This record gives sequence, C-alpha cells and structure tokens, in this order.
Amino acid sequence: TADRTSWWRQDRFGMFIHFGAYSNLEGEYTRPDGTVCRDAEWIKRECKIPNDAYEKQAATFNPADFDAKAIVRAAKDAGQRYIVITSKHHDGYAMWPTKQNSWNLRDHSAFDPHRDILAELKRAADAAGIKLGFYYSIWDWHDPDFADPATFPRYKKRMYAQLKELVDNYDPALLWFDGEWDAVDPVNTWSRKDGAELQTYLHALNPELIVNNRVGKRGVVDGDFGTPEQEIPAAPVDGQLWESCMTLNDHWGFARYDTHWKSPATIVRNLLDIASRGGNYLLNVGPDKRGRVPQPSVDRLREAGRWLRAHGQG
Ligand code: FUL
Repeated sequence: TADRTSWWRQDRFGMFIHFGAYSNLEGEYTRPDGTVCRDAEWIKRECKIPNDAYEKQAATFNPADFDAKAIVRAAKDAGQRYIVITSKHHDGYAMWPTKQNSWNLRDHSAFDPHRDILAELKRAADAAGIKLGFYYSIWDWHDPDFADPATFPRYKKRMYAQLKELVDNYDPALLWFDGEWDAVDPVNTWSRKDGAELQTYLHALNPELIVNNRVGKRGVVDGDFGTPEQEIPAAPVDGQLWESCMTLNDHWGFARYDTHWKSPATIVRNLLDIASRGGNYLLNVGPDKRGRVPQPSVDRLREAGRWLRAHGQG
C-alpha cells in the first residue's frame, strides 16, 4: 500500500463535497401539517420523510448551475489537491446515471438528462491535475433489499455493480466508504469480512485504488486510512494513515440557515495541526439545490489558500 497511497500522503489537503437529493431540500422539510423539520443529508431519516414524499421532492431536483470547473478552481485556490464527492449517500440516490436502478440524478430529477456531473467533475479535475474520489454509502435507506439479511445478497450484488460502474466509467483514484456501522435500525449486517471481500474486488478492478477504513469496521487492518470525523485525534493510531474530515459550517449537506462558518484562520490552523501529526485534511462544502457552492465557503477557502501560498505552503 506504500506506493498506492504516496500521492495521497503528499497531497495532504482535499475537498469533500456532500451533494445529493437531500440538497434539494436545502436543510428544511415542511410537513403536510405545516410544521418544519431541519436537517441536511440525514433529513429523510431525521425528519421521518415518507418514501413517496422524498421521491416526489427528488423529482424536482435540478442542479443546473453545477459548475465542475468552478468547483475545481475553488479547490485549487484553497490549496486542496484532491476532491471526494458523494456518489451515493445514505438515501441511496446515485449522482450518476447508474444502470442498477432509476433512483438516480438522470432518471429521477428535473435535471438535463444529457449531463453527468461526475463525468464533468472528472474532466475538470483531470485538466487541473486534481485527483477525484467518490464517497459511497454502504448503508442504503432506499433499496428494499438492504435491511433484510435474507435479501441483502441481492443488494450487495447491485452495490458491486454500481461500484464497478464508478470504477470503469470515471476512474476514481479513491473510494470513501461509509455507513458500515452495526446496530443501526433497520439491521445493517455489514461485516469486516464483507469489507475485505469488497476491497479484493475493487483492487482486482484497479490495484491503485485507495480505500478508507469504513469499508470494513474502521480497524487498523481495514482499508488504507483512518477517518476521524470532526476532530483532530490527539493520539493517532500507530502505523495507520489517517484523514480528518470536517464540515466548513455545522452541516455536511447544504442547510440554508447554517452560517456558522469556520474562519480562514481556523482552516489554516487545522490543516497545519493535522499535517504536523501526519494526517490529511478533508474539508467539506455542500452545494445548494442548484449545484452552487455557497459563496461563504468559496470565500473562506480562497482566504485560507492565500495564507498558505504567502507562507510557502500552497
Ligand atoms: C457520516 C455520515 O453519516 C454523515 O452524513 C457524513 O457523510 C459523514 C462524513 O460521515 O458517517
């Protein structure tokens, strides 16, 4: 794995992008009775939105202003050298035209069916010398076969097929798994053995793929690197590569009322703190329902990048 991870270890600073059907609600769901419930990428579950209502809102999702070049430029300006975007979050909605189901941005949205934002991002990233990776949630709230151990093998087959689509069609440099936890409701049967098998499968498709530890049970032997979330570990696990992922405000997905932004100084301090301990920093942006990265995020990233360049770190 030493060779496989060498670009990633050198790059240090990446951009996380949380973007999905949940973004269309912009962090707020108004129930039929008029009461309002707030959450971002967990909104379906936290606000107990019924499937049909969630599907109905997703059908109006039209991120026409998604601008891959602008996003890559924002990452570059910040000194970020790789990008990891949610290809499928827990709500199961695929952000590329998957052939495994119709619960995806091409077949279930109001978006231009000829556009493919993952392909657009891949092209823009390649042109800028930025590596692209995909977040992929194992946990799936939408697929009826996920939650039942009897039907789980069917789900797993579709998941493998989706991952093959991603690897074959977009050539990601990294896969960032999530949603492998135990004891979630409904049942999540994902095991460390499932994780090991999946990794073997992926490395047969592309031996260079970097995979995070949530592919298994987040142990030292699972995947290539650890994934502390919203924290900088005081004592990183010995011998394990790691990457701290953090929000830029208080949500991963877009929430229009959330203005609790980290300052450029905090971003720089976190990056230097993390790098000095040998870690990577994956800092998140959450585009709005039109696909635009919030201006306060862009501004703060640019400021942080300016400081890094002025100090020879950019
Ligand atoms: C967590 C998820 O549940 C959050 O929604 C987010 O994607 C974070 C990076 O990982 O496990």
